[in-house]
Amino acid sequence: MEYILYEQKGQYAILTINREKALNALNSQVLDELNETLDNVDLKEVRALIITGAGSKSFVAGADIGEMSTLTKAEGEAFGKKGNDVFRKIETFPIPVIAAVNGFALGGGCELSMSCDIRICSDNAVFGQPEVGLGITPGFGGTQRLARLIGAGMAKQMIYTARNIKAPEAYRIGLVNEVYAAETDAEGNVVKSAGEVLMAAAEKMASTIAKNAPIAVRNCKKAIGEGLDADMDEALVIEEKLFGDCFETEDQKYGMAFFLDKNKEKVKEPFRNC
Ligand code: DAK
Repeated sequence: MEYILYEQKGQYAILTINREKALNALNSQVLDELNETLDNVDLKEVRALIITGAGSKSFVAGADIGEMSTLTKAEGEAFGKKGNDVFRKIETFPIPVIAAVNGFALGGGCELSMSCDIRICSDNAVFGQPEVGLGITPGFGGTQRLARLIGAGMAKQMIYTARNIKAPEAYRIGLVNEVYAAETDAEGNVVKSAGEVLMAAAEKMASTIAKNAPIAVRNCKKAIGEGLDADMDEALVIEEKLFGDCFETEDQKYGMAFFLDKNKEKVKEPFRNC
């Protein structure tokens, strides 16, 4: 792999888009490698995935404008499909995916973050859909996911104006769940950069998720994802089915028995993912 780093840390893993010289812009090779890396995640072990960008300046500064500039209509559609397929794979990935946004998340970068379950960012993060300024529409799901996440009115404003927004505004409109600043000592010296604080928070969140019953967590992701695409009656049926499925797991039996056991000395064992 030239452009993707992948590190498994026990029950969670970190996937880094590593094309720092081009601010981690997504060319076809990055998309192919991203796709292959996702296919190789050990889902028996890994219970949460973090996606981030290499360096402190950029998460992903968009699709590769150089590569896109000469595309024909057919090639443009093929490129869009490649991106859409891999982003959809992330959106429907069996385990939760956290986007740790460490800088620019523009165009395809903003879209990549939106295909993840949860977005958190450093205080230097910048989000935007600048495509109309380049003569194109957002092509990796931006018109659809942004409207679903922050509402059609705010999404239309961001997309039509092509205006970038900074981390505090992204937080205010609900595009990110949390913003992290650098840690400083009493004299104001930086002890930990914003990127380091962000990654520590992302890893803490991933390991917290990993401690919960994995099949239940996966079923929650499925219920929320599939439910959002359905009307309420259908959505509740989806939830009922996934809720029912949990009762065939050992983790459910153990989790409830542990709660009901009045022995104060007992120590909770890890969920076994079965
Ligand atoms: N593509 C290719 N290279 C990029 C890039 C990008 N999106 N963004 C940055 N780079 C490269 C720069 O060309 C530069 O390369 P060198 O000149 O050093 O070789 C290097 O990264 C550093 O960038 P800058 O020198 O520009 O750094 P600055 O700090 O001055 O500026 C910036 C940072 C993020 C403000 C600026 O680089 C910038 O504006 N970048 C472009 C951001 C952008 O417009 N992103 C959206 C791209 S459009 C579709 C499929 C997909 C899409 C649409 C349709 N279909 C098929 C329908 C998606 C579209 C997009 O994502």
